[in-house]
Formats: sequence, structure tokens, C-alpha cells
Amino acid sequence: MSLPTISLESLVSTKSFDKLLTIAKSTGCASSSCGSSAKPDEMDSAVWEKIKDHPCYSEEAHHYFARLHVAVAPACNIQCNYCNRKYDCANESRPGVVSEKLTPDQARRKVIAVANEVPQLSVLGIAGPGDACYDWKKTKETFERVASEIRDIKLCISTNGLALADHVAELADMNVDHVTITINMVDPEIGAKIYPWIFYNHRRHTGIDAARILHKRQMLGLEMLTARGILTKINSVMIPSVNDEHLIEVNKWVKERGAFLHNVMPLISDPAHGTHFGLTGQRGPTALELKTLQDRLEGGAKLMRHCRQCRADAVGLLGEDRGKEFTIDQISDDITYDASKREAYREVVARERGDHVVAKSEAIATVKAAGSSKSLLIAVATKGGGRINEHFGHTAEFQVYEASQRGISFIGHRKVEQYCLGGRGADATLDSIIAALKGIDIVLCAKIGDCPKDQLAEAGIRAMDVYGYGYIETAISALYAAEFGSEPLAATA
Ligand code: CLF
Ligand code: SF4
Repeated sequence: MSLPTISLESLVSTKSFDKLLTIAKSTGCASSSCGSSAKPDEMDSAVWEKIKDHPCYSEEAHHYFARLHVAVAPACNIQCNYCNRKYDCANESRPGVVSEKLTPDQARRKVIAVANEVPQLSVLGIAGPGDACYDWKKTKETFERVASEIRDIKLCISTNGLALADHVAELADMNVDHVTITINMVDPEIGAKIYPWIFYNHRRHTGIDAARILHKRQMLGLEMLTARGILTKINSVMIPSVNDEHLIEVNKWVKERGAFLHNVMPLISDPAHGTHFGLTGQRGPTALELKTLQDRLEGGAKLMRHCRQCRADAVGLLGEDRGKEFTIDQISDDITYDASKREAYREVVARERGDHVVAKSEAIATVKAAGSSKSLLIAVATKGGGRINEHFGHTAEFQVYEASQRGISFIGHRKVEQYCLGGRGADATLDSIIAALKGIDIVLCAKIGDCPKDQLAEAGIRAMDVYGYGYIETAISALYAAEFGSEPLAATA
């Protein structure tokens, strides 16, 4: 008997959750069993439990789960040359940028409002807009208020590390399993080029003295977290000619001290942002420079490559920002939590993920079996769920995969202007999309018209929609096998 079909898309948009939940449960696929089938063989079960629903700590989970940042921590105890928190633009996506700062109670209401409407929500993060550990009282109060009402939400925090060691015991008491520390250097001479000052022990420190203190405190915080079994992710901002080569050393240091992930992010630098680096013309790395460094770091601390450099008030799947739907003026004072959407979604996702993992491992085996030394770069239009399910013209971000003898890997994303607005495509926009897709061999999407398809072909990029709505890796393996000699797989998931 075939199982009832429920798409993740219908679940996310539908109102009839009770019905969907009943159908999902009738498939006999409990989340505990299917969720565990997605666990990588080499991973410890306790670690998998912590990361399996976290969109940043698991690349696989980011296709299904969403985070919400609440901007409750505006104060900061250091100055980074790439930061200016006074600059605010609702369309800007980068760390430190927010449209609305919240009190802990406003944050509690916002989390409930999002949890009631965004079924993918699994993580509450505090990532500023200042430093969550320095502005500790508000961070702690927010976590406590939310955790008392939404018991299964994961708590996540991002910090520069200077005040971290003072709060590790409290983080452990609150069951915070995920802590990000931004570590851009382990050599204070390089640190002095990134941090003009820090505020520590009631006074301001500058230059190498400041960088030395920050470095020691970051290492201490990391070691304390590792000792308590709290998973740490290290964010490093790649700044060409300042710390790019040095990040290889950073990767070694954090690996030795137990970091779970290392996330190397490109410097975002623009004079309009008013940052020191922006105003002095310090450039960020190109996509190729970033990838080259990430490739050199393979084999060290495990890399995160799917970061979207979120705003401090981001809402939704990574790469998506639904913040405008949940401004505090739209949320009632006496809102109460309704778990039904999140529960229904999790039931369906558990089954879908099990299927996806099987399809993915078959696809990777096919690519490896081709035995070719060639590689393909593929840009995918997706709305989530691990499927090719977005139209070319509606895509604001392509996910990029590499197929090679090592298998199929997610290697990053390319942001683009949306081609199709108001039902029409714009030629100038298409030119910028083609520029953003430089180096890509193939574009996979759910639908594409002849005009953009032909212009992409002229630029040497093949675009196709024949694999629409199938699993991403299945389509890639079919293309790779067809291209490099083995038998192609069927084009369906
Ligand atoms: Fe937020 Fe950061 Fe937690 Fe994720 S973001 S506090 S770990 S829930 Fe994620 Fe955004 Fe990258 Fe951060 S994609 S910027 S890594
Ligand atoms: Fe800005 Fe964060 Fe640096 Fe503070 S630690 S200056 S908030 S980037």
C-alpha cells in the first residue's frame, strides 16, 4: 500500500495541521526511529541528538530547520574593525544589523509568535547585536523565559569570547548545548590589526595588550566549554592580507581544544557601512579565495560551509529572512504558545529525512563509482527539504554543490537578485545573476523559461528543470554519471 503523500511545502503553508498530523502518524513512522536513520555512521549518538535539528551545526538539518535570533543584547565589550552597529538597514543581511532591539519579555513574545507560525523553528539564538555574554542579564533572562514555555527549543549563543568564561557554568545549567565564539586570530600581533580596543576588568586596553587578553580569554572559554561537553562552533572572519593565511593556524588551535566546527566567513566590507575596514578600503575575499582557503583547511577542525552571515534578528530557514512578519507591534501582549504546527512538521520531516538520507548515500556512491577525476559545480534553486523546488526566477540564493571523486558536497551559496518580479524577468538582473554564477557548470531549478536558459547557455552555464522537485543529490549524481561515463540514474527522487 502506498503511503499518503504530504509535501513539506504543503505542511508549511497549510492551516489544517490536525489532519496532517493524523496522516503523518498513520504512516507508522515515529520521529525517534526515522530521525535517527539520518545519523552519520561515525557520529556519536549523544552528539547527533544535539545537532540533528540545528540548522547551523548540521548541514543536512539546514534543509529542514529554522533559527530565530532575538536582538536583546546590544552592549559590546570590544571593537572589531569590521563592525558598526549604528548602521541599520532592513534589507541588509550581516551580523550586528538589526531593525528592532527587544527586552527579554518582548523577545519571549516574539519567539512564541514565530513558533506558532513557522513550523521549522528549532533554535533560539542570541547573536547580539552586541555581545550576548557581556550583556548577560538580558541574555539569561530571555533564555529562561522562553525555555519555561517552549521546552524543546534549542538555545544557542554567539559571543566574542571575552566574557564567556564568566558564564560557562550558567550556560551549562540552562542546557545551552551550542556556543559560537568568533576567533579571528591566535597571534596578538595579527589581533591588533583587527581589534583597536577591548574593555576588560573595568578598563580599556588597546593594541597588542588588548589582543593578548582577548586571545587568552577565548582559549579559556573554549576549553571550559569542551570540558563540559557543550558543542562549540568557531566563527572566523577571513580578511585578505590580514588573517587569511593565519586562519590555518587558528584552525589547528581550535581543533586541539575540542571545537566541533570551524566556520570561515568572508569579510563584508563597504564604505557605506561606516566600519573601519569599510572606510579604509580593506576588501573582503572573493568566493574563489574563500573556497580555496576552506579547501586547504579540510582535514583539520570540521568546516561549516553553509553559513549565511545572519542578521542579529534573523527569522526563518538559513538564507531566508521573515523578520518583517514578526515585528513586535504585530504581536499581542498575551500571546500563548501553540505547539501543533511544530509537532506536525516534525512528524513529516522525520520520515522525509530518512528517505533523503538513503537517496543521498546512493547518489554519493554513484558519483564515487564513476571513478572520474573531473568535478562539476552545480547551483541549485531550493526552498528547503533537500529538493530542487524553486523556480529560477524566484530564487534569491542558489545553493552550490560540488560533485567529484570525493562524492557530493555542499560548498556554499551565491546570493543573486531575484530575476522575475511582477511576472517579468529583467535583462539587467539576468546579467548580474550570470556574473554571480561565474564558475558554475549547471543550474538546477524547478522551472526556467527559454529566454534565461538560452542566455545562461551563452555564458557557458547549462540550466535545466527536468529534475524539478527531486532530491538534489540524486539529480547531481545522474548528471555526473551521464557526463563522466557511468550509467545515469533515473531523474526522479
Ligand atoms: Fe544563530 Fe549562530 Fe546559533 Fe546559528 S546563526 S547563534 S549558530 S542559531 Fe548560523 Fe547564521 Fe552562520 Fe551564525 S548561519 S551567522 S552560523
Ligand atoms: Fe561588533 Fe560583535 Fe565585534 Fe562587538 S564582538 S564589535 S558586536 S562584531
